[in-house]
Amino acid sequence: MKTSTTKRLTTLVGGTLFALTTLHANAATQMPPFPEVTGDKVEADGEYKIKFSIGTTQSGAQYRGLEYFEKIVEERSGGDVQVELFHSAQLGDDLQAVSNLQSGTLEMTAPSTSPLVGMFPEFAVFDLPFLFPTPEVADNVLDGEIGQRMLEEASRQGLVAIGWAENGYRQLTNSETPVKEPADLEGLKIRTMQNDIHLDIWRTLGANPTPMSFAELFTALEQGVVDGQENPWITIEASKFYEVQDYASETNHVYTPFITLVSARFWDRLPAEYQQLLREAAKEMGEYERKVSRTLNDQIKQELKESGMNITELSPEQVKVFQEKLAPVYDEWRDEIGGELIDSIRQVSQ
Ligand code: KDG
Repeated sequence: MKTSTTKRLTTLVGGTLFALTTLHANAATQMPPFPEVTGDKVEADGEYKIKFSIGTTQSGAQYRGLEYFEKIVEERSGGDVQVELFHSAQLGDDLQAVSNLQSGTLEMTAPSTSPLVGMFPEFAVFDLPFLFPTPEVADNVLDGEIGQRMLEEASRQGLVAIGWAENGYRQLTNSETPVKEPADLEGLKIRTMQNDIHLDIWRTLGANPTPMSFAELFTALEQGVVDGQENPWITIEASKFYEVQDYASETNHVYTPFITLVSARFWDRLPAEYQQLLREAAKEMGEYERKVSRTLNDQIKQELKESGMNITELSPEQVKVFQEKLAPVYDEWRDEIGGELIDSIRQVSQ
C-alpha cells in the first residue's frame, strides 16, 4: 500500500502547498482577541514560577488559552507569579506530564480526560459516543454541579484539579477512503487515545484500532503505521494531520474536555491568595479557550476543504447508523462508569 507521504507528495505538486500554508496563517490571524484582564491585584508573600506544559501545538486553541492564563496570573500578581509555557509535549505527553506533577518536577498541565481514566474512572463518561449533543450541554455539565464535583474528586493522587477547557468534538480522518458508513471502516487501522472505550468504539464499528500517545501520532500516520485517527478540526489543522490524511468524516462522535491540573506539592507551597488567583485564571482561561475553539472550528473545516481535503459531512440519517451501531458500548460500560452519572448528563441535554 503506497504510504500517505508519497501520495501527498504527488498531490502537493498540484499547488496545494500554497493553500495549506495559507490555512495555517489564517487560523493564527483569526484567533479571538484576549479579553481584558479584570479583577484586583493580588498581593501575597514570596515569588513563584510555574512551568505549564501541554501536548498540543503552539497554533492550537489550547495554547492560546494558556497564553491568556499567563497574562491574567502575571498581571494580577504584579509579576510575583511567573508562568512559562511549553507545548507539543516538550515536557512529556499527557501521562508523563501528570506524573511530573505528582513528583513535583512540573507545576501545571492540561491533559485530555481520556488518557486519565485509569486514575479517575468517572472521566470515562466523556468517552461515551454522542453523549454531548451540543457544546452548550458540555458547558452545562462542565460548569455545573457534575463538573465541579469531578474537579473535587480529581484533586487527589498528588494533583489539584482547578478547571475545564475544550479539546472538542472529534472527527475521523484517514489516508485510504471516504467513510460514510461503518462498513467503510473495515480493515482500517485507526489510532485511538490510550483509552479502552475508544478502542471499543472503533472495534464495534468494524475498524482495527490501536492505542498510541498523541506525541507519536503524526509520525505514525506519515509512515503508514496507522491509516487514520480522530481529533477536532483545530487539532487536525494545528498538528498538520492534513499533510498525511486525504479523507475526513465529520462524525462528532465524542466530546473531549481538557482538565487543568496543578501539582499538589506546588499548590501546598502557594499562599491562599495565589491559590485563589490560579482558580480564577483557570476559569477565565477555560471560558476563553472554548470560545476560541468554537470560533475556529467551523472556519478551519472550511479551510481544510478548500485546501483539498475530501471531507464527508454525514447526514442525520448517516449519523444515526453510527449511533445505533455503538449502542452496545453503553451497555458494556454503564456499570463501570455509573448509570446515575450517565443519566444525569442525559438529563442536562433534555
Ligand atoms: O496533550 C494532547 C492531548 O491531550 C490531546 O491532544 C489528546 O485528543 C487527544 C489525542 O488524540 O491524543
